[in-house]
Amino acid sequence: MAKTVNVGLVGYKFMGKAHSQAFRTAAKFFDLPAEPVMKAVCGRDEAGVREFASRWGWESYETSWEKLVTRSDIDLVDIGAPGHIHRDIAVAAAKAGKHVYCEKPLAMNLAEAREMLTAVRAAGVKHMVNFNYRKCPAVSLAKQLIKEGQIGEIRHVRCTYLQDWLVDPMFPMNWRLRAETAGSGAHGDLGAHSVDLAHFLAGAITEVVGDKKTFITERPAEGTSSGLTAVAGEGTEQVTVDDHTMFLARFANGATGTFEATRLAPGRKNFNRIEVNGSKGSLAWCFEDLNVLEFFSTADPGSAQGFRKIIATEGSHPYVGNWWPPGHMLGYDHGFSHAVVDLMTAIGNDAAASPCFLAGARCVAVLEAVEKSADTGRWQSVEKVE
Ligand code: SOE
Repeated sequence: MAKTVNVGLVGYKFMGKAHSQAFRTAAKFFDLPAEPVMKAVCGRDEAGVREFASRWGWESYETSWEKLVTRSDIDLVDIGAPGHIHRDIAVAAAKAGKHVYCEKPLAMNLAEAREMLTAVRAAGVKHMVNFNYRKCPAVSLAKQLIKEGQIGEIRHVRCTYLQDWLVDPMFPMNWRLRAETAGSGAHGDLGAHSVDLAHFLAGAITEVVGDKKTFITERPAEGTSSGLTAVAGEGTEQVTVDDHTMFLARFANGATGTFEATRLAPGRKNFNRIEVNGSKGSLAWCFEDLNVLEFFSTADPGSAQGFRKIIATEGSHPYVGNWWPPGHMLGYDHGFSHAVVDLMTAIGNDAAASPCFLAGARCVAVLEAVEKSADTGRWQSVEKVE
């Protein structure tokens, strides 16, 4: 019989739902060495969190994360709350001997990320940061093809992450638009995913030069907000994060990269795209067609060369065999389920989870270097995190 892992989730809005869905589903489709038990969910508003707990099948609820992380019946603390409280919750959870799973970006800055890494290492607990796009089968397949040498030596990485949900200047303030709660804007919210995908597929980024801009500097004040929707309150508030950040990157293996993140690109809904060009071929993936991996190989006969569209839904593709018959498309939520599968497998087998807080901290190191570069206008080295 698989062992069980009692989960305590902090946050019950957008990410709270995505994580709950994953905890509820993973062990139904995958045979896991450790199965999650939805023990407790935590949020500040008692009526809201009570309703969420009963709707999603959490056994109990708390209104204080301090209480949740010290409960003796909790084994894993999952942080699906805004960035400014990641560090405090993760450090307290690790000190209480709990495994820690945390939303991206891992921390507000590199100093906090280092603290979190030190805490989980000192406690000897498992730790994982949620970079859900790594877990899309087509992206995992890209990683496999790169490992096999199918595109040769990597030369270029091209990342764009574009959305449009903030294009209306009347869209009210929310925590993602305040530096004190989010750290940064499009850069940390979206760019973090691009940096992680680049690290995953092409290796470490060592130097960056970037620029950032806020186009809509004032918005209606926040009345209420949930996920990516908000209702305006009285008055206005200053936006304190970037709307658009772009940067150039140099990789440890000699590759070069370009990155762009914005939530002001009309028509682009969740256009998270990465293209990798190597000496023998190219790979390209975009979330807006998430099951498809484009692959070009110079090894193909000349007259038949061209990008092929691999629909990554065969049983032989990563994670897919446990879901539906071939061609029955997977979606956004499956990435979250796969992250839980990997985390539970790591806990059950007493192995390291991936991506762990080291990957999360390395991503934050790049984000921070870009911000420094945007201030100085110069190339900036990325601080090493080991
Ligand atoms: C909002 O921009 C958001 O939900 C991000 O916070 C997520 O990380 C991204 O995956 C989708 O868009």
